[in-house]
Amino acid sequence: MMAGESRLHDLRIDVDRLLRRIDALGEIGRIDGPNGEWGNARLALTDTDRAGRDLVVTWMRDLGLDVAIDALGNVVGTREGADRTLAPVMVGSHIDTVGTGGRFDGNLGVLAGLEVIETLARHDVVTERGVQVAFFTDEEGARFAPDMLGSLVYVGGLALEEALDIVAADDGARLGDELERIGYAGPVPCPHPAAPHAYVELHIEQGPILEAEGVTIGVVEGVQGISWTEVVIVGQSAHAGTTPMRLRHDPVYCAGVIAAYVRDLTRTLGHDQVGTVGRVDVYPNLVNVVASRVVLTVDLRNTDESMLQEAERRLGTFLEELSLDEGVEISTRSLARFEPVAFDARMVDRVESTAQRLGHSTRRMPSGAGHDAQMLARICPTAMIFTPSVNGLSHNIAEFTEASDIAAGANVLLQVVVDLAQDAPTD
Ligand code: HGY
Ligand code: MN
Ligand code: MN
Repeated sequence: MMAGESRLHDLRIDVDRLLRRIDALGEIGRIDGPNGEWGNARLALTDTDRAGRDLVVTWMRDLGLDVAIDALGNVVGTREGADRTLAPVMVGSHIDTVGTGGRFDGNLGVLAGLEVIETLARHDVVTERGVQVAFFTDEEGARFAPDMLGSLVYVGGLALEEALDIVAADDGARLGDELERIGYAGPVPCPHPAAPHAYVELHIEQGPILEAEGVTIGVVEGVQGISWTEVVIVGQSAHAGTTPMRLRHDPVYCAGVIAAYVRDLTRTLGHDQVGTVGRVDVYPNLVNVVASRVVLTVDLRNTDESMLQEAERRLGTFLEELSLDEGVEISTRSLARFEPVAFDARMVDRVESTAQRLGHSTRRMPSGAGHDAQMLARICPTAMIFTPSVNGLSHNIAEFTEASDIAAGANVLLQVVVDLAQDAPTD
């Protein structure tokens, strides 16, 4: 049934139903903390990721959606609209997590998308344009770099064959083999020939700003630039007791100096520069052996592209000097490099005006984290909605967002989607 605008504007999601789904999905790969906090671990293309995928696909099919799985395992559920000639509105995010993941990062955007569709169905509302809910493969990039990999290939930003040959950081598995193994190498071509009419992603902020300012809805204007580098340091393994300090070529010492340098670089550059040494693999990692090899990663981010390039340049110079000083070989490989992205101004305005129409406080802001939305922005008008993170925590099992904020975010998503789905043909 078509519905008048006022009836559509009165629609609201069922937050308890949404919370039940968030917790049910969170149970897959569940990790419990010492103080009642709990999260989940579903690294991309592992058995827990498969179990999470299977559950969400079941929910999509229970809602009668047409479920399409593409060649990279991206999954899109579609509820048809009244006019099938019109491009649909897409919502979505990711359901893979990091190793210490919370149950809201990514999952909220996908499950709120399902909730939006269920709300329309339960009120017999048929929108002019179809509505799609998607989850993209390997958004985190923690196992297979780069991050946002599934959506990057979905929009044609990386060749499918190249993505399928990426090797896992943890166990060396090939991405394409893992996709086959978990049964998600789908028949639908990737990249996709047709772009959605628009894409909207609901996501937790994963930082402290909204909570600190007492604001309910973050109106996201864009995503900061991301630079991931793998650094391999080859020294000389030696006896910890007999080897004089002047004769050592110690890659672990170098790793420590690099981590300290990255921290100092953020202070020197300022301008919101952030830097992280997140992974350090030591070989042979033994108490009485000066190590022979270290592999570490450096994650640099900045909202300003020229500042990010300056940070990369300074790090490169530093590594060259360090290798000469310590007599080690240092080689680098880029794992991810994405420039800052600005979202479509009219879409950003739409999120802001919708949130304010619903009576919520709002604040415009950039995203410190990467998101699939930054890739969809390459092919269609895109925007994001943020909800507050308690204590600004994420990529931590204590990640939490209050039910009232989840309801607010999901209702803004619902109302933005309803408006977009009534948009007249643009072509
Ligand atoms: O790294 C990121 O910002 C995201 O969590 N993939
Ligand atoms: Mn995320
Ligand atoms: Mn994340």
